[in-house]
Amino acid sequence: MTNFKELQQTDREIYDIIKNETRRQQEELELIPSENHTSQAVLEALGSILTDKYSEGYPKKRYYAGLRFYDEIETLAQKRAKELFKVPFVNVQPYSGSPANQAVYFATCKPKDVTMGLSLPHGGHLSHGWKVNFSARFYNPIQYGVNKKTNLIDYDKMEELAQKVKPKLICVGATAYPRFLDWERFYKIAKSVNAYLCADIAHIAGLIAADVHPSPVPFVHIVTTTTHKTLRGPRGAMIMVTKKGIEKDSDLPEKINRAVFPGLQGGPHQHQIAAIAVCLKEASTNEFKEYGKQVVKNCKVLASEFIKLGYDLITNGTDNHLILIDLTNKNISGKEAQDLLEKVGINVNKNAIPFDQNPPSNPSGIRLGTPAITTQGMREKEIKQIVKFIDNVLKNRNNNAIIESTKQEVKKMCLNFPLPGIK
Ligand code: DSN
Repeated sequence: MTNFKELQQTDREIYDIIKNETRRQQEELELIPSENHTSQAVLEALGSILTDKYSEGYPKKRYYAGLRFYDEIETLAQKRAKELFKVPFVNVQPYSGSPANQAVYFATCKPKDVTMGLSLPHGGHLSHGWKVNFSARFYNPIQYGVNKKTNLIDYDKMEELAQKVKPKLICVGATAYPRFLDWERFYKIAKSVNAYLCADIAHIAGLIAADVHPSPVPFVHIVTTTTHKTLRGPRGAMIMVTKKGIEKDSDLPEKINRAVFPGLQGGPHQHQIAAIAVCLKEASTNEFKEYGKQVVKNCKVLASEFIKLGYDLITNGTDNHLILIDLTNKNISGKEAQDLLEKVGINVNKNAIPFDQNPPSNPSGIRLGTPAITTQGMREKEIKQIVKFIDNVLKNRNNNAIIESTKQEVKKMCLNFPLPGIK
């Protein structure tokens, strides 16, 4: 990481804030499952001179001059994404996940068309049709959910719903679902109603790249992903079209390209695209495959340690990088737990649980995951210790001495695991 010498001289305030945040990241535990720590190489590409130019259009079809090296960068990012995810087409320009999903709606639907997506309180995402989002304001989303007993996606009910409403587009993807998704089942449902099927793999892209989560690519038409979660790149996103997608609609790649630009965006952020290319190269290594395996292994330890202590895990465990805990039997709300844990340097998300009786601002659960701490090199021993820290703090929420001593222990532990981006 650059030593920020120039920044220190030019803008002391921003310099100080970045230094403080760097220290905070190093001294605290990041258990938010959608976050990670990027490599120094990714940070260098992101902080490069590539931020300087406009590059509307696509490689070899640009609207501005002087873009020959930008073409090389974007083409390389595309090539790496196609190889890693085994898809024939990718657009690497979306600024982030929601804009990528917006482009998919724009490419496949007309305003008011019926769509389907997993409901947010059941683990879905805002952009899959949640009422306050663009995806509900401009389209007509019908939400599917999980079964009340198992908390697993209710495929039978979803199929019935799809037959009834005949959606144009079905979105599959989750932000708080700890189990594998049955891509084949989703495909059969989409095929039976002739809908486009889009997998939003933002949370699990790195696990798919590492072969520890089934890939949707053989079964869906479109795949969207962010690049900064388990994939461990810069903030950004991609939209891929699969072989099945092209078979269904040979114009789909062009429709996606035109939806991103000129439909929704102007000039792409080429410094971000270069950093995505770097992260895709990193994600194609054996080292990254080991990382993905370890993320899941660590998360299974996290789940079993909480279960041993009497915590109520949604679906009783995990197949992936995250767990969702219902705190009702611990007499503390998700928000209280999040705030309390933040005081000791442990960052988790307050999160709705399926069929939550409490509002989203103060839900009954917390969501935790292992991508960031696994990047730092933490393993079973540390995970067990982390669960003890959390349990101890939640049980002794009014004991300031325990809160203070846990904060010091968390810090001591974190300092033994340097962040990759601070060397
Ligand atoms: N904000 C992301 C998450 O935390 O899961 C989803 O986009």
